[in-house]
Amino acid sequence: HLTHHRDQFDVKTEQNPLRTQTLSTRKDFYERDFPLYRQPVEVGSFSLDAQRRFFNDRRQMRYYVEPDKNPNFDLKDGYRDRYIKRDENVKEKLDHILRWILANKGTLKSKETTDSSRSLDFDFVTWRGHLTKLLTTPYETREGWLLAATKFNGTIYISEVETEAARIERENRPERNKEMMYWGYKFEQYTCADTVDSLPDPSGVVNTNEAFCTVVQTRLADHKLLFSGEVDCRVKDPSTPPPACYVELKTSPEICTPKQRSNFHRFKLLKWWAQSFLPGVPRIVAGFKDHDGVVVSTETFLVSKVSQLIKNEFNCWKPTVCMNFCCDFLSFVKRTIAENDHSLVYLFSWEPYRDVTYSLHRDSQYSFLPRWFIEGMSG
Ligand code: 0WD
Ligand code: CA
Repeated sequence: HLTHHRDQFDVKTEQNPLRTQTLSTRKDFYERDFPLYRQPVEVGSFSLDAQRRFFNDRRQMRYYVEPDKNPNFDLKDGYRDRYIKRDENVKEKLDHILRWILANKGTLKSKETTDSSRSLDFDFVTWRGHLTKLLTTPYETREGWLLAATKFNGTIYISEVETEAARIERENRPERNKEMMYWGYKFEQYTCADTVDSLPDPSGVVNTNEAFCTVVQTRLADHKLLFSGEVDCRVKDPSTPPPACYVELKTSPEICTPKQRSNFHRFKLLKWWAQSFLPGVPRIVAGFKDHDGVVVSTETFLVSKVSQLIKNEFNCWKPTVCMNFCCDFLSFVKRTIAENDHSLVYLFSWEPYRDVTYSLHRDSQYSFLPRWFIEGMSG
């Protein structure tokens, strides 16, 4: 049996043949039938306003206005004088999702739940972005990750921890990269309207505190999942229900050579597919920009058609590998976390070309479930 040390506990020193202490991320290991992934259902949504305040409603939802096939959107416009940037030093962890759960716990509690030790009928609660990182792990060669996991009332909460490498990169971001991060948000402003009968207003301020997030429920094999993801906008047609109405907006360098097209398929489309497939967002609208930050063409990608698009690439990524790895990682987390204890954090860590490992931390800096959530769920 595992014994708990006070802080960092190196699992490799523990000899227990009954437990696998690491998880392989080799692609070939996950090439089997596509696992069951139930159609994601939106169970709620929330908004974060210009001051990053939480609202249990859809006030930040925006409407997609189809751009010209060959527009001339200048993404540089407003960077100096009409840009309010979210403070990246503030680590929000799962807080917004937890606030949403508390605000909706009355309607969330399943009547069929027989397990009385569990107040939520979910195995996992996390951000969609964390699951995207898991989906792309078997193909990732550059950036590792750290995922903190805690079991509370029978549900495992997973929250990302910034790696040292990511922090160093963030703190030393070149000015050009900072500006290019703005370009993505500016593209949203050119293509999204605030109301169903208005038009986009590119003369306004870009404020990255604002967000509209969908909360979806689904199941991956035997894992019941509840996660939230930020959604850019929806189509105006009111007869299309969420999440099928949502549109993901992206920008990417314009494609001029076969090599660039191949790289776009092999690397960019993997990330785009994983992110939108998870919550059931059916379409991605890409704005292709030149070196000078001007969108020169747009193209719609149907998420359901992406795997056909990439089939001709040699040695390309496979959706089944992504989903099977994610599924096996969640199983690994389930069998690793035995105890229901919100002060205990299992820190799963991965670096490219390595296996996933973990360490144990009690009452450490990694604990992430706030007191207001623990008390609110117990009351
Ligand atoms: O505390 C943390 N470690 C994180 C918090 C990491 C990731 C996200 N978040 C929170 C924020 O509250 C944000 O509102 O997640 C929300 C977005 O979550 P998500 O949908 O699960 O994340 P992801 O799929 O990675 O990103 C979706 C969009 C991005 O759009 P593009 O097209 O670039 O993928 O959310 C934005 C960005 O516009 N975004 C973020 N916004 C706030 N904080 C963050 C972030 N850390 N990362 C991406
Ligand atoms: Ca986007």
